[in-house]
This record gives sequence, structure tokens and C-alpha cells, in this order.
Amino acid sequence: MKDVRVLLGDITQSDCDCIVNAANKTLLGGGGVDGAIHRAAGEDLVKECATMGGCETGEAKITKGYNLKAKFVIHTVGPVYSGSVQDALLLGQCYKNSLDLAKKHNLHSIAFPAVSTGVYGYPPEKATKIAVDAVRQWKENNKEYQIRIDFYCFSERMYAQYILTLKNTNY
Ligand code: AR6
Repeated sequence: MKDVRVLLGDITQSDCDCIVNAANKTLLGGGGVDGAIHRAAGEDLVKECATMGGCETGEAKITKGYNLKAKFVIHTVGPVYSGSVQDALLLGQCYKNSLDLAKKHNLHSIAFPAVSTGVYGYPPEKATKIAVDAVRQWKENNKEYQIRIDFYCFSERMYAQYILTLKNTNY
């Protein structure tokens, strides 16, 4: 897929216009990538998050990036994996709603972590397919808008899974 990259590393080091946080409904921080982003951004991030009224699963909200290289953080809440059809719909919505917000704020590069694949237990094989399909669909629906999309992987296993998923879906 044009303008889509798979990268191995820590998303807090991304120099994209915005990075996506795999948050929880409170938006007040947590472990995993959420904890790493809050640590790197500094305490002002949680102060802004506390004014946002939380976030529903599948939705996305934007804040400033504070001490991060990225100017903005888009916080999205992935589903806790249960194996239901609804999980897949909600996870796809995380990617769509994050991209909609990036476009609304005229941002032209975005880095995604593998939302829901840590604490929330989504199997990487399924989650990467949903992420890639959602991004492809969004790009088809927004052909006029240029945006670079980075899938950030924190393990070699996830990196290999993304490469395989992209290959299997002929992107
Ligand atoms: N950079 C990129 N990816 C990372 C990083 C990092 N620095 N750290 C972890 N990952 P998780 P979830 C990967 O658990 O499953 C939090 O407590 C990680 O290897 O961070 O959506 C929130 O507050 C995995 O592949 O998010 C919520 O309560 C992926 O990021 C809950 O966890 C997502 O793992 C959300 O769970």
C-alpha cells in the first residue's frame, strides 16, 4: 500500500505529526503503550486528558503531544478481545476514527501501535488484518488526502505479522 510502512520500535520516538495511543476509557493513563506515551509526553498530557470526559470503545480523541516529537496524540480505546463480531467492528472503528481526526486537524503522518493486542488480548493475526483493512478502506474513501501511515511494532513477532498480513492481502 502506498504511504504505509511497518516499523519496529518505540512509538514515542516517532516523528509523525501524531501518534495514536491504545488507551482505556478513562484516558487517564495505564500500562503498555499508554504508560510509555504518558511518561514521554510528561504530566501535562494527563492534565489535558482529565478534561476530556473519557472515551468510548472504538472512538478517538485528540490532545497535544507536549514533550513528544509528535505534535498531537490521538487516544483511541480498543475492544477487550472476546471473540465476538462486535470486537472486529470496534477495532476497525479505532483506526477509522483516528484517521478521521488526523484529517480534520490537517495532519499528514500518523503512527499506530497494534491497538488491543497487549493487555486487551486481541490475537495479532486477526488484529493486523482488521488494521490493514480499515486503513485501506479509509484511504479508498479519502483518495484526495495525503497521509503517511506507520504501523509501529514493539516486537519482532508483531513486525513479522504485519509484513505477512500486508503480503497476504496483496498490498
Ligand atoms: N511502542 C509501540 N508499541 C508498544 C509500546 C511502545 N512503546 N509499548 C507497548 N506496545 P497495550 P491494549 C505494544 O497493552 O492491548 C493500557 O494499560 C504492545 O506490545 O499497550 O490496547 C491501557 O491503559 C502491543 O502490541 O494496549 C489500557 O488499559 C500494543 O502496543 C490497556 O492497556 C498494544 O498493547 C489497553 O490494552
